[in-house]
Amino acid sequence: MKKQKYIRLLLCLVFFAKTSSYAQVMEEMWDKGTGLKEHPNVGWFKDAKFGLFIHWGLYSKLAGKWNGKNYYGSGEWIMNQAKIPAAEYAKVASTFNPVNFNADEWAQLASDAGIKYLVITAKHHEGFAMFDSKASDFNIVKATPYGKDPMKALATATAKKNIRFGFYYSQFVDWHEPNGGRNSWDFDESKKNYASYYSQKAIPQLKELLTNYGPLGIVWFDLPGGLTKEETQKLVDSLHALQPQSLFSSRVGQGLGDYKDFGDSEIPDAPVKGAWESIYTHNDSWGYIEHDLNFKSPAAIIQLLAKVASKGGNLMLNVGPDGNGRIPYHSVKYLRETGKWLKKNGEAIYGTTYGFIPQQPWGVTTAKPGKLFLHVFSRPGNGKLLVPGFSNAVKAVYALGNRQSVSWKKAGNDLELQLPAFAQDAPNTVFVVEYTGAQPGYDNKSAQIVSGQYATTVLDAHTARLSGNPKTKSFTFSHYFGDWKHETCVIDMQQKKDSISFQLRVTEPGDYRIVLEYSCGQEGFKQEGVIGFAGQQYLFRTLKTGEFEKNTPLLFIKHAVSIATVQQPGEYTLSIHPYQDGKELFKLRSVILEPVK
Ligand code: FHN
Repeated sequence: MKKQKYIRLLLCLVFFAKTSSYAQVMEEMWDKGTGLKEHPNVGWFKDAKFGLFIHWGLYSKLAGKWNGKNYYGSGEWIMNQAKIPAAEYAKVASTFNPVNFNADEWAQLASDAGIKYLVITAKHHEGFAMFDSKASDFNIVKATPYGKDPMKALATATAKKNIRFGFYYSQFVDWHEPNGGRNSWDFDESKKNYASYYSQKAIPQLKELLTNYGPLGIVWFDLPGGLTKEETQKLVDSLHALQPQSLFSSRVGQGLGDYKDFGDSEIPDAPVKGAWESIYTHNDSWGYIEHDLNFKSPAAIIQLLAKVASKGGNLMLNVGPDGNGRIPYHSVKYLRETGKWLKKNGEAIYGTTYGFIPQQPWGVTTAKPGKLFLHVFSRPGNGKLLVPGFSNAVKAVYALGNRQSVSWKKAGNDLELQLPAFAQDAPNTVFVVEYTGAQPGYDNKSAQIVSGQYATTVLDAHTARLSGNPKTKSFTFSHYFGDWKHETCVIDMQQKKDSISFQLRVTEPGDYRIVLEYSCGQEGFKQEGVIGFAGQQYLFRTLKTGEFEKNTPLLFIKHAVSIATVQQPGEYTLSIHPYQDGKELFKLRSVILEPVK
């Protein structure tokens, strides 16, 4: 079965190599499978929560430009995007001289940022080894004027700062090698001997990495291919024999990873148990691009970290140093800002598990035995913060920053905090609830709070109850190139009987604007739908946004369709269904409720 899957995959690869798009196969290559038995050394990884990913190679020198043309999206794919012949690309090495690289500075930055592990590209798809390799002369020591091994220095520098060190290694895709995966602009894919590539280059280099750089926290394999399950198992065993304590990412393939990596820039909708990681770029590219300055702000990083932790995972955030060895100014600055927040609030991130209270209009939660951490992104206008579904007895409530106690009251399973004043634009203010008793379970479909105290309540598609045909589906697409996005939508609402609903708890009566956030193609547009809420029905007609394609943005509109008046606080159901039988109404991403002021 697996073998058939790989043959299918390889055929797809040849096809997509020809059409210069790998978008379709990428999702299959993001192997998320792990072994049945948990790796005995996975504990540190689960607790670490914040990792630094570094993409650094010859592409960093090119900086998103080739022959006077600017490239956008994943900068490390420039060789593929511009279809640069391998021999010509190899010449870039003679100009690669990262004299500003300073391993101690990088390790210091990681430490200041609160990073617990660092993974750097030892060899990316371009095939160039950023380390001293006997297996291939196409490496930084032999082929560049720099002539030194930066990985040695980095292994030492990170160890000094107690940061676990790991290597990214592109085990199958190698555009430099005639027998490596996926360069079909130079080499005929059908004539390739992957086994020879593995035995001559990939396996010897992986062995070098696991032998010459001290203990590795992680070997971050990327994009499996060309090996059967048995062959992958053999590879894994031979490498684990060198360092049994080292963890292998799930992209080693065939379900043989030690922990799970989600797709690029992907967070699961609901908490996931076990060891896993979300990986994100800081700007729009993994590798350095001079003209890509679209960096996530410190507030965005801090909230992203909390969101990933609230689902139980680690965030590994990427930076792309330039060809001189400098980490971009904005990455340095914003990572240090993140570190300042973590210094005060790290207890609510490191060593936590997913929060048992699902996302609220005010933010998210993380947990430790006997403690629930409330990550408040939006302060309620009146300072009264409701934690619904909190059945345990409360011992104490306090602000994490200054340990000052916070007054609270409990009514049934409602815990209400009276928050102190704090800056409205603070990205994440953390409060701690200490409680007794066993940790409650997580209920993704619990009623969602709607209150005039927040600018909006967003009802995400994945929290909808479905009746009839509708399903939830995650759509993966990119904007520029390889800057993947993932959106979970409700799809397949075609007939009157196909309805979805959200359970709401309106704590304040009033007028609420209903905004539907959806994507709608040619087929679905101008169809009517009905919203039922608080005893009333509201009609709307769909607007066209665009079709779904993997290599273009999936466009969503925030379509304000009605105002609903809620007379009494209480539990309500908000439902949506097509007005009459027809085509798919839309791909619904969320329903947004905005109090009308
Ligand atoms: O193709 C690579 C890409 O360049 C980058 O290294 C990412 C990081 O997860 N992995 C692959 C795509 O998923």
